Amino acid sequence: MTELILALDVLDRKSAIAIAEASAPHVDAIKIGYPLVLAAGLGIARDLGGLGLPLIADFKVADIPNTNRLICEQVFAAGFDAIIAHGFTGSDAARACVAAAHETGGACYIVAEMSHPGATEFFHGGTAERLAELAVTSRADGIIAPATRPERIAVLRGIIGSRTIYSPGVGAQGGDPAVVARLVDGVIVGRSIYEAPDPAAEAERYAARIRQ
Ligand code: NUP
Repeated sequence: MTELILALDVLDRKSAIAIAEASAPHVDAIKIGYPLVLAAGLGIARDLGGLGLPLIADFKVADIPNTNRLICEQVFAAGFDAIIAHGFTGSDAARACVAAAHETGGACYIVAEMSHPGATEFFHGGTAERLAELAVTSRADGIIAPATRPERIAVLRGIIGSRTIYSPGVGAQGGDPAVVARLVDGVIVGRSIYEAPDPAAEAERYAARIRQ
């Protein structure tokens, strides 16, 4: 069954907790990135830990291997269950993230291709395919692939096989959740849920659309 992952990019700790608590019955994981952590602190992971949902740190880690390791160790010590890392820094750097994740029983996902229009400038022309291959050889748990380009997800699936694909870009970015859900393991949804008048009801609607 395809998972629904809530991208919690709100800037206020109280609203973040309220939206996460209300939506929790309908989502399978919560993704937290720089906006919320910079606004509310890394402790937000502990604040949301009681929900019993996996917490994914979307920090798109992209540094030298040693710094990647230091970043990932902080992330997992803070209570996160998974990390998203870039792969373009090379396999040694990616492997440092994978190792730090696996040492704590966590997971690491590599960005293969991003969802926004400008992503085609660098990710197309073979780069996304190479990043997907790097995810496999680095023993990452899966990749991030664009819900805005389902045909690209299909290509990347051919490279990574049964590894996990999490896909952002539905709703606010234009991707169709029902189409994408058939191709991936988890659909990441942010604004369409957290900006809705009733985020919990919207999360429930998304869950129904991707699980049908
Ligand atoms: O390629 C990517 N596209 C993308 O939107 C990789 C990502 N990690 N994201 C993230 O997914 C983005 O930073 C945001 O947190 C979420 C999508 O949010 P929304 O467009 O549904 O609001």
